[in-house]
Amino acid sequence: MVNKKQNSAIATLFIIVILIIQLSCATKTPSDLSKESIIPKPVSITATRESFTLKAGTDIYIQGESDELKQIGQYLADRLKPATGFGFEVKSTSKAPRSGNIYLTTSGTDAKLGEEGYELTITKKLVKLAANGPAGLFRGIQTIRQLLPANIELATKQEGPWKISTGTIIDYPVYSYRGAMLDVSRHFFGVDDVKRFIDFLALYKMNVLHLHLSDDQGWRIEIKSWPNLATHGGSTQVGGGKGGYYTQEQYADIVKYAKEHYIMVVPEIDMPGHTNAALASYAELNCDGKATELYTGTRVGFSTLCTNKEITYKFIDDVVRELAALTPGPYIHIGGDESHSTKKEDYIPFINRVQEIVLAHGKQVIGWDDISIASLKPNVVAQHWANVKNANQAISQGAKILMSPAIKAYLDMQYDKNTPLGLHWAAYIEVNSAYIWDPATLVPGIGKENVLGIEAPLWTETITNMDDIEYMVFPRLPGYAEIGWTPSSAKNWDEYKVRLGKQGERFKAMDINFYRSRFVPWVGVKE
Ligand code: TNX
Repeated sequence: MVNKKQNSAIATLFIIVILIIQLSCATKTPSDLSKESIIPKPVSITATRESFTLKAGTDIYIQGESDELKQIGQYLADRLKPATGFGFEVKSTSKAPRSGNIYLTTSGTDAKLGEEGYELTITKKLVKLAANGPAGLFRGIQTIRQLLPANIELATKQEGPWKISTGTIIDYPVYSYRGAMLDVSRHFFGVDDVKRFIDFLALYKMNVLHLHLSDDQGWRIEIKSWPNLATHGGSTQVGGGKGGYYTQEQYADIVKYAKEHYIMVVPEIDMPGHTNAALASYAELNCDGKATELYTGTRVGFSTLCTNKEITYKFIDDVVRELAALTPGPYIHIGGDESHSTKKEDYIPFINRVQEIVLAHGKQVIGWDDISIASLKPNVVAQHWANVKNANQAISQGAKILMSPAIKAYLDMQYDKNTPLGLHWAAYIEVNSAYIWDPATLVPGIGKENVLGIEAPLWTETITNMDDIEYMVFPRLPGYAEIGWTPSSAKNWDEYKVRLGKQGERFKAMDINFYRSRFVPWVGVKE
């Protein structure tokens, strides 16, 4: 028998339990899409404050039968499978799937999304990603990744739940060229390292990988008609290590991997300076007919191709022909920087002729802005790195500018004077400084209409392995990605640093060796 006293005790207990439940519901923040820390920041976010949950039965439906969309669906499945442990089958469909699934579609989209934009609509029932084409779907998938908990990036099965906040994101980039450069010449990095670098670019919706394939210290791409370039010219690196080079097959594999991530590879053969590796490989490229010694130091400006020998142009024609055949993208980068050992009266006709060669092989020229003292052909892109006069001269010739100002965008610049790697000839570039600038207003004479996009170069005189690369690239890279993607009016360091701080967990999950800047409020990152 329950007496009166016990009865009222049970009632009180019951009330307390109800109160606790209510309290815990009230304090639990509802999921809010507009508070998610997506980088680059999307153009517009509308939150509906519910959530969709990935479950064991969630599949990825793609509209139609296209192999390319299937591949994108598979890419998403491959990102989600390891940590969730779920199956994620990729299935074709002609209409929106039933509740609980992810749907990738190319219909019902707005032209303003362009080639890379997307519209992501998340309800309790469905994740729907729409874009005008595959590139937009691929970019949108990166947003889905970032909306999931950071441990989605881990390679082993984790505890869920795998919730995504509901609402709508409409998003598209400001600039069509958003890239990074990796100097594989000063130190050589193998195919797997380059692929990991591509993964980083993809996560932040960047779309260009510029590979600096030749310099004084190493020639890194097999050229079948001039084999010594790679076998001899590629046989060392800064500090005298063994160097290396990509066979054409390996290079094609990099290009394919990049393409699967909707990233274009821009190959650079730097000339007429920065050519010691070639000059050491073939005596006939030197004015005195003598091959130079291989070079493993870090000086610049001492080498030059012999600009008034015909064989030099035969060499360039062969190299560009083989490289163009390996390059699905429109550009070949001809370098042209710091040719301090080439007389100006030799440099100008040389650059003019090399432009002709690139065009004859069906490609467009990019060169460091030093090339603007020559007569630039239509559609040439000048990559601005230090000399404002050169950049303006390029603009006055009708060229577009790729913005890589060394004082802001050089990934090899040290964060501060204590950074163990890198250089500081242009500046110390802390994470905030790397973020706080606008490519359309930084340089007098260069306006939005002149700018093709942004690129952050990583020169590797002091960078010897993947850990070093990661330390210099992170956490600056997401900021460059945002500068290229997000309208400058929507950028604000104090707001950005909070989003960046939340990416720290993601960097950890991806095992990225990143610089713990004290200017960033890191979350979930124990030292
Ligand atoms: C200048 S930037 C160079 C490179 C160096 C870099 C080091 C440019 C076009 N040339 O050769 O590696 O500085 O920061």
